[in-house]
Amino acid sequence: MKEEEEEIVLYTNPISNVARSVKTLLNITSAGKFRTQNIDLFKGEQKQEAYTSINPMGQVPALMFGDKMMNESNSIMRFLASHYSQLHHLYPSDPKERHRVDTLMDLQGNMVRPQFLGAARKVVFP
Ligand SMILES: N[C@@H](CCC(=O)N[C@@H](CS)C(=O)NCC(=O)O)C(=O)O
Repeated sequence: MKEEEEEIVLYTNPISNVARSVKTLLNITSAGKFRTQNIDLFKGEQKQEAYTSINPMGQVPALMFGDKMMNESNSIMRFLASHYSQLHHLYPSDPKERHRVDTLMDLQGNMVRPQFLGAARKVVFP
């Protein structure tokens, strides 16, 4: 199947910053060629079988790219940046440059986001 013919579905929720990051890259590369499916996190849809059969992690985002299901926002974004030539500059092939991007992504996922979420949860669910 040709790249342009792959069906692309982003499972998402507007409240999710990591899902919005993936959507931003899709908007650059595939505007109008992907669809989104909202998963209602407040109703717990992410833990229901209809969704965990798609993404066993029970979280958003998930990306169905043709017949391939992908989860973990940073992995999805690395895939998109590797797949689409117009995004190659975001994920350089030079190992040293790539290491810098990976470091920033790891810091975001492992340090910045957990601390932010801890504070945000106290505001959203006091
Ligand atoms: N490491 C994951 C984190 C995904 C994540 O935490 N998603 C949140 C929304 S921002 C979620 O689905 N939470 C619902 C839950 O865990 O039940 C990623 O980067 O994709």
